[in-house]
Amino acid sequence: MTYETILYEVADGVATITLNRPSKLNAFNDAMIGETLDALKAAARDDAARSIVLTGAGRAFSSGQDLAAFQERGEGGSIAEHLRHGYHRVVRQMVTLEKPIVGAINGIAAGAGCGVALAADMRIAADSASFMLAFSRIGLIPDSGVNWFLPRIIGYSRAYEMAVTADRVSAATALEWGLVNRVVPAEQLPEIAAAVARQLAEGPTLAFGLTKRAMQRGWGMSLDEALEYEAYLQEVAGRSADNREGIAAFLEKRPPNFTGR
Ligand code: LHQ
Repeated sequence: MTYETILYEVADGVATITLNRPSKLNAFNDAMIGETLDALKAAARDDAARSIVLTGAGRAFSSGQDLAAFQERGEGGSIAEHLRHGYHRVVRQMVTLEKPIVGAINGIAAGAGCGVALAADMRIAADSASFMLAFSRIGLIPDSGVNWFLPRIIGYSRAYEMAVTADRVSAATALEWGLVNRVVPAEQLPEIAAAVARQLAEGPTLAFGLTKRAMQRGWGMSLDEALEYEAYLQEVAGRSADNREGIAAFLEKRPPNFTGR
């Protein structure tokens, strides 16, 4: 598929989406928001894509909203409408897409760029990457799901401090706080993220998708509701070809050949 502001390719079971406005540190203009959403939907539909890598071209993951593009809209533009029509759809698509999304955080993730990074299921960061809630620098509150994701991932006080200081949080600190799963040398990030995503793509991806659903929906449930929902989803997983294959492979002492069905 050809896009203007992102790159999209599917290979070895992995769809890779690369935010591609490096001269603007991959700031999101309307086109990039729309194309990212479109690519996520394409990856959701495509059986050949069993996991997804989301990354940025150049030295940044994303610097968030393109402030020049937003300024051009003039005083009358509603931020709420912009969020609803753009970032909310991207973030919802990421969370409801039942395939694992690996954020390969190659550089700074600021503002809404941080929100998009947080909506990935796992984050692998380059040692040169950083996270910054740039919003308060321009008198805004965090958006794009940051207020929902970040306290859940790193705890309220650290999240609140990140919001009000807008300080850059280094990859090393992000690892210590559980904001990223791994930190790797910058030059090895594409290769390592691709290898992780390929390994996921060879796994029981139906179960991986249902796990994502159980955990994401579980945030808002009581224990009793979560147990019941888990049982329901396990019933679905238990009827899958991958479940039969996994048990057969174990008993036959051979590696499983999962198909995601
Ligand atoms: C940019 C941007 C950018 C445009 C770098 N826009 N050009 C939602 C709805 C509606 C309204 C508002 O917001 C939101 C949500 C949000 O995302 S709010 C937060 C928006 N983001 C920011 O406030 C971050 C702005 N960027 C920065 O603070 C810096 O660029 C960071 C700290 C990310 C990186 O700093 P440097 O490494 O020193 O790079 P730089 O500032 O020199 O940027 C390189 C170029 O990229 C430069 O362009 P130029 O033509 O001068 O080379 C910047 O203007 C451009 N750029 N971020 N968000």
